[in-house]
Amino acid sequence: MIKLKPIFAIAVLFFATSLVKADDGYRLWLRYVPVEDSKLMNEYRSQFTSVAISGNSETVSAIKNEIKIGLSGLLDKEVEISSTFKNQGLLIVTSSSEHKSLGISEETERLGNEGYLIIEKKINGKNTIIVASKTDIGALYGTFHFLRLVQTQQSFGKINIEESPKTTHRLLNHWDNLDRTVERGYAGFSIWDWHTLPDYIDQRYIDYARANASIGINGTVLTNVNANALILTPEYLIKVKALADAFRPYGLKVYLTARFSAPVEIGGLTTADPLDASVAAWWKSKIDEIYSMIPDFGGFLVKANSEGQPGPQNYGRNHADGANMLSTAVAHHGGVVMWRAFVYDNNVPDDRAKQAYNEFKPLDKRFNENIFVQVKNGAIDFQPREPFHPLFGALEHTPIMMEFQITQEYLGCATHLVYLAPLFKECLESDTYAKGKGSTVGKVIDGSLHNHTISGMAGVANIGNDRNWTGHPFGQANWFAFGRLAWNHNLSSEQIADEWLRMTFTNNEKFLKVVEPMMLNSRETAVNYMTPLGLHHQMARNHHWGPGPWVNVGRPDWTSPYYHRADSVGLGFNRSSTGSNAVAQYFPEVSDKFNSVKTCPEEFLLWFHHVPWNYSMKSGRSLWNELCYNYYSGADAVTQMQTNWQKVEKMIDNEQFNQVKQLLAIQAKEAVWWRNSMLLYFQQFSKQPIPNNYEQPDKTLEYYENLKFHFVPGIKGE
Ligand code: GCW
Repeated sequence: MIKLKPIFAIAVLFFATSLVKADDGYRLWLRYVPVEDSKLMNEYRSQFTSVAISGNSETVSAIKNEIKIGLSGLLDKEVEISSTFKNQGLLIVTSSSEHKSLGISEETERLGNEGYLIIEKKINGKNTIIVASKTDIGALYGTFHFLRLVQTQQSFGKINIEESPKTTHRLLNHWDNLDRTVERGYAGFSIWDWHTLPDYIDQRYIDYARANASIGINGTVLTNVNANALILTPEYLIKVKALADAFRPYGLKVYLTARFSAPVEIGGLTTADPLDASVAAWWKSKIDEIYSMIPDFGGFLVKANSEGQPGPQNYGRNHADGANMLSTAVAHHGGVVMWRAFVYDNNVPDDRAKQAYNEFKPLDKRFNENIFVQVKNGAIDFQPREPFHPLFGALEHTPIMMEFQITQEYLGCATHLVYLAPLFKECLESDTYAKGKGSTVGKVIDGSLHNHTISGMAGVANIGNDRNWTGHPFGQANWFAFGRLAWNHNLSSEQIADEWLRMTFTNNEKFLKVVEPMMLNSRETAVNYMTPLGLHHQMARNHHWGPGPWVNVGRPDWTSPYYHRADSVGLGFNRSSTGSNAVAQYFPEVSDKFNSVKTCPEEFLLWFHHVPWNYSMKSGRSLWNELCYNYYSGADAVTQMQTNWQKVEKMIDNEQFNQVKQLLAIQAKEAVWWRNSMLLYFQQFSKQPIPNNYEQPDKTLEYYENLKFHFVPGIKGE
């Protein structure tokens, strides 16, 4: 044994500890650090150090890799993996002959292509855990579920899990431009490095696919809906193919956005009219070219005739004409078209909230079978709170793809901690009454309400090339939550937060007790300090960061007063039957509820009604005082988050602790900015004081109105 002089030994020790890397968040929820509970660690070690995995596809290699890094990390011990079954504690099996010999054929037969079982069975006297599926992808999903159980320290006892996804299409939508800027992206540049593709496959691409597969996401739209036709040229398609090849073992299909005018821009045609034979022929040949390179290409996402994007209406055609032309060309390859319902008319409508329904409801029977209409959760635009979009339930014949926004365009960018599962759930659990009570949005989008064979959920990604992927460490939770809910929208926000925190930080109960409620309340907190009581679209112009109730330039339906309608009488947009009558787009049970000031839920009050400043709210406070109450409690809740976070200082990695601590300080500052700006602005109309039990704003409205910001992320220029 080498003997070291004491002083030298201390130096070596110091050097060694300083080499222990701080957690930079890159590993996301797939950290695979040693199990904290020592009793469980012993149990897991005796059960899982030897694993059998059959098959030899690329997906099976991915499974082996995950088991190798996952289990050996969690067990802090080398794990032996073999392809043949000889009394191992964990089996991962996909072939029907193995199912038969294990006596589980009946159970596995029931599974769909992406489903799996995790069961316990006595084999040769040994309690064995079996992950079984019909397909390799099912086994990969089952493997990630198994690892999650170990990561979250579950006991395997008489385990009996059967899982299948509730939707067929679970997609991320990247609003990534080819120059690597990301529209509404706050976590750096695009992770797609088009310059080095196709030759350089960044490890990040593989880790991206792993992360997505671990939560069941099975598709990714690589490019911005504000599309660039260049992506459809051979120069770029070869790069897209390289990504598709890298993702394939993980069951992640690649999709692209189709710029409607591509036949003119890159095809040399003089028109992009969807009913013109040469246009249809161009798309058919382009699509055949794509499939010859990427046989499992998923299809197209299209933003047409909205915010300046070209579309069929440029040629006097409608959305169905455009979507059908594209869908015909992808149909025989098994692809789909996702046609967005986020549309703007060239003329300013009486109520922007009514537009999508007005355009799409009449087309309900006109779309081909492989078309989704992709609908944002609410009728305006990813606000902190919106009532569910009236198209849910209203389209019966057309499958609807839900579009949620994971990136926080209207929720403080990547500096605010806002856990979005409660927002997603609120929408999914809303009852449309399309077929009577219980016709929830969840049942619309999983296809069960109207018996659709394709169903889906899309989430606008919050991912960039920041080391930790999402900027705010808690932004990762929103990516995670989206995937988990796309797989099963019945999961609760609590369960998802619990899983994510345990996997990302620690299983320490003391930590969970403090941080879980913080996450769960964070969305309501943001609503309170930004746009309580149904207020919406009050963000600053263009970049949407920070308050801008005074914004009154540009098209009226892009201004704040269009939405808040503040005047000497009161506040709010009258969408009831005495106003724009947007309520009529809902089924009667919902419409009646929203239509009356008395029955309209207060969280949507100013969305549907213009309410007098002295109107008496349920709390007994006047509308004005309630508004003050909400803004102040929102900002106070952020201060409380800071106090709570401080309590967990010693429980997690120091780098991550400090990162969140600093971001919470920014959030607290910005919550006060929101509160003061909004109240000072509305005070001009209410002419009432902010009750004097509240700390009074220390700046004037003019000060807030004159704040100027340059190069806010997420948009080009300025
Ligand atoms: O909310 C708006 C955003 C745009 C976005 C658009 C859309 C991609 O501000 O940046 O464009 O929605 O969803 O198409």
